[in-house]
Amino acid sequence: MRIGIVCYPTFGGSGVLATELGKALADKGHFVHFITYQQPVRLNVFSANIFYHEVRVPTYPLFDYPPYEVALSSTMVDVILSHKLDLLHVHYAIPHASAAYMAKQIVAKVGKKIPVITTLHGTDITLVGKDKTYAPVVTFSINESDAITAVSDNLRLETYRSFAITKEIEVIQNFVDVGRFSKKPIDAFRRVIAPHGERILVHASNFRKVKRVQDVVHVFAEVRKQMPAKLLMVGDGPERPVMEDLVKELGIVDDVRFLGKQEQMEEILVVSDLFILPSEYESFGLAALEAMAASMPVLSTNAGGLPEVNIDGKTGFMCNVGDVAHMSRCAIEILQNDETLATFKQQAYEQACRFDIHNIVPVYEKLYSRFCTMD
Ligand code: GMT
Repeated sequence: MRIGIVCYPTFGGSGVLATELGKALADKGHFVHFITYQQPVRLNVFSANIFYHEVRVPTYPLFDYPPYEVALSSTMVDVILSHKLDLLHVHYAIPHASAAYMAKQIVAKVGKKIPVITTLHGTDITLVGKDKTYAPVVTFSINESDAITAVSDNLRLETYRSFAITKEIEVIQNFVDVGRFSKKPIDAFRRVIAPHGERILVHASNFRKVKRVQDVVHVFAEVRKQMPAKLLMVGDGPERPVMEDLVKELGIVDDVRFLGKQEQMEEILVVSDLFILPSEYESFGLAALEAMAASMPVLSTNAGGLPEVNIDGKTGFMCNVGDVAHMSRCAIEILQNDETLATFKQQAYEQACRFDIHNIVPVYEKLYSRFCTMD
């Protein structure tokens, strides 16, 4: 099939998932056309079956806000027609679903039918999409999609709760390439971070308010009182400078490293011991799943779709949002001795295998095959 994938090219979960999906489809012989404003960060491979089309947004002095969505629709039209696409799969509703709707109408005028599949990821529904400035367009364009998928049962329900959706939303949970994340740890790397055998805790996110990054730091400070430990903070966003101050205030500056955005997450995860995701909401928690694939137990909240990924008391623990005292006790329980940690690690890995790329990508292919033939 000739598939167009539209996504955000950044480190965000929706872009990561969309890129990994496109790479996997290309490996299976499909032709995959990425349509984005930048090369997606995870699109770091050469494949004869992968094409990248950059959306250029020409500026003009009149524009305070360059019309990105118009440029995106026009690029979609061009790619659909010149590469004879069979379908468009857009990830994250805003503005991709409405831009796809517009492109679909335009190509229909020249007799080209293009099915549009919209995958809902999270904040496009729960935070941004709900805003009344966006909601009518989001509702309309979701309803106009030929198929709608959500990355968790929770997000499916949240979507029905927040928008007047008249169509079936199918759940296709996120996936991880377990083979890639379960590689052998590089001992020298671990020794650099934790020279005295300290436990290594990790948080990775876009450092937005919804991630409650301050809870990561407070939990770590409690763990640090009980055992030697290091904290790696991966990613970047508005809360990072605030966290740098908090770390200084708590006197743990020598034990916390801010690593910024990292492309080779697997190298970090495989040498680490506990992943912390204390979010106010996660539709799924792809970052936690990637950690589990690297045999890391996860300490998370029980918000949103996280209970569909993390199993309380088995692959890690889940606590109420903001309950730092409970989170700290759970972290210490997991990390207190090597045997307990090893059991949690094994169970986290086994759970990740359920979401392996080889199990989920065929589900997308089956969905596509409802709209066009597989050749
Ligand atoms: O976490 C973010 O804010 C980024 C966002 C995105 O769309 O890039 O992530 C959402 O989609 C991911 C992939 O499906 C999910 O794993 C995340 O849980 C979800 N984030 C939220 O719901 C906050």
